[in-house]
Amino acid sequence: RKNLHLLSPEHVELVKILLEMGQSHLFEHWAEPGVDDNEKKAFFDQVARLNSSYPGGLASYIKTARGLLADSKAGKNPFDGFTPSVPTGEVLTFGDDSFVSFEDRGVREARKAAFVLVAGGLGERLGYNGIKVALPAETTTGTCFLQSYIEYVLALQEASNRLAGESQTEIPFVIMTSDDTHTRTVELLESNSYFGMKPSQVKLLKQEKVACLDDNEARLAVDPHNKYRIQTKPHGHGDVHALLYSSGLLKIWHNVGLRWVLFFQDTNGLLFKAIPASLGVSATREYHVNSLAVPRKAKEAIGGITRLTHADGRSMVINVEYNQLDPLLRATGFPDGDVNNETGFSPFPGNINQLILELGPYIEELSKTGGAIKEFVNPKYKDASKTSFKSSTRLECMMQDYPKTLPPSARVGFTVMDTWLAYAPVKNNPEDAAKVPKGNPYHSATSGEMAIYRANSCILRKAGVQVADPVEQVFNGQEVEVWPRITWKPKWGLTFSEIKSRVSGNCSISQRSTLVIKGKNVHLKDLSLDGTLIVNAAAEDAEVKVEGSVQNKGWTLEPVDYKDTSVPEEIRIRGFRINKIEQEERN
Ligand code: UGB
Repeated sequence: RKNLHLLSPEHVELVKILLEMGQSHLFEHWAEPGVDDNEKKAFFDQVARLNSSYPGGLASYIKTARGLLADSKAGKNPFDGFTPSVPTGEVLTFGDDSFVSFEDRGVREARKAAFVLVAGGLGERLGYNGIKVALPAETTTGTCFLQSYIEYVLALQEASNRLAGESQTEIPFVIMTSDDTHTRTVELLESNSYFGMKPSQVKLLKQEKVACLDDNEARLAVDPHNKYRIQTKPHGHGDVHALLYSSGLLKIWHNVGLRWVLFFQDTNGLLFKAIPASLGVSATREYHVNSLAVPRKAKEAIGGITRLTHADGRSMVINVEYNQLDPLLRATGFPDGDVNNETGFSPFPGNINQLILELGPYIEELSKTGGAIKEFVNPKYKDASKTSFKSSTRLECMMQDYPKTLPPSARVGFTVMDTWLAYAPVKNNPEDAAKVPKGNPYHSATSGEMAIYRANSCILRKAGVQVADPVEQVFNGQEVEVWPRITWKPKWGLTFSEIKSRVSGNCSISQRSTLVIKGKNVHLKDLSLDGTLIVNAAAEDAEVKVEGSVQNKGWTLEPVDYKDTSVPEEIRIRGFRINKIEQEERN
């Protein structure tokens, strides 16, 4: 009361909420009135921010937390009463007729889409000091993830507009950032002229952290470094839905006739190879929700996409984390749990967390929920009595849990693609990656880069080029397949049919080769490459024909140790550096 003079009417309301919700301890250690007034004001500003950035405000956050903490203490199974089954979806084979026609449909739809990159995570597991989107996806050209994503969106925009016979439509590109990533993301964009995109086309939405909880009563935790602050932690990528809703962007998009919103993660260098066909599937099958997926070995450590049907008739198609799927199956009449079927894979496809939502039904749903996503809590208890925590916890949410509130009539499906084509995230540091059991994916900077060369090599093979077999090499303790280092700009080859149309005759590429295609209208004909070839295009649309034999010493991969701090971090985390000995350039 003695501090009331510091408060605006809005702040008074907030204090009332805190006191009613059993949070008086937050004020216990405050200094006398007149002391630390600036800090006290900052406290109220923080509370106001925490209140306004959460759907339903702080009272709702505390109430939900109490419920979830009670369920967690009681050991309640979130899937109680649900029986799992395999949902319906589309399984694609790269390059066949149906794939090609889905890709064609997807490119046509792209001008009605908006792209949303969730990039608020710091990537603790990767341990990289910078933001992850600034990491090179591959070091042959040094293109970073953000540049690659933006160039793909621009290429899609151009191709989609061309098919529609116009040139004006701009595909909106949203990046969700957090306090951990925001400033550096802005700097990366600004210092690179937005990688060719118009600045007005890019929107950044910053997610706020949420209050930490000290006990089962959901008492908010005081920041250990400042008694006038509440301790906060990230709430998870599920925030993207509430942010998009409250930003007003969804309505704007709907009003200009957009139909799709695509969500994707920060470090998957392959993703856009899977986007055109998946978007084509969404449009053809009229999916309200389409999750991109890859074949998944039974018990493999990625979530499985599952239909859950409740005894009371409710039903949903949702990602079930791998550690929950096997016990759920065993408890519901499948004594063998999660096992491979005759295809050699689990019948439950593996979620790679790239979602395509149809905008109309999405807005309709968010108008009801405000974008709130079903949350969970994961407290680390001190002992089996589950009465106190080792450290404060908080509620979390995941973007793939969006379908949990949808009515059963919602059309929720999935699209399965080959892993080599669609999924190679960079999540693990070299040390942890080297410990991954043999045969399982490393998901490191090393494997992420090699996966790009492999996918490009396999695509060119399918297009008729003789690409040599890879060799096995070990970098940072990880055994990887090293294919020829082939890269191209998205505008050169967005879809399989486009790539095929740019290759003819008898082309061959040896294993030690590097091929960098920078131009758009580049045609490879009877090319025999053994070394390094860089194809530029002086003018944007200039046609370049690449023919004949190219032979030189080329570029080699030189091992480096990730512990060698004299080497830049983004290089040493992959365990090799490219030694550019000799190359030929064509224009
Ligand atoms: N992210 C945010 O934008 N904000 C946050 O608060 C947190 C993250 P991680 P995670 O691909 O195999 C996901 O940390 O969450 C962004 C799925 O949940 O890389 O452990 C962050 O910047 C899981 O089901 O992954 O696991 C990044 O772009 C599985 O699909 C993205 O969210 C797994 O990814 C993912 O964050 C996977």
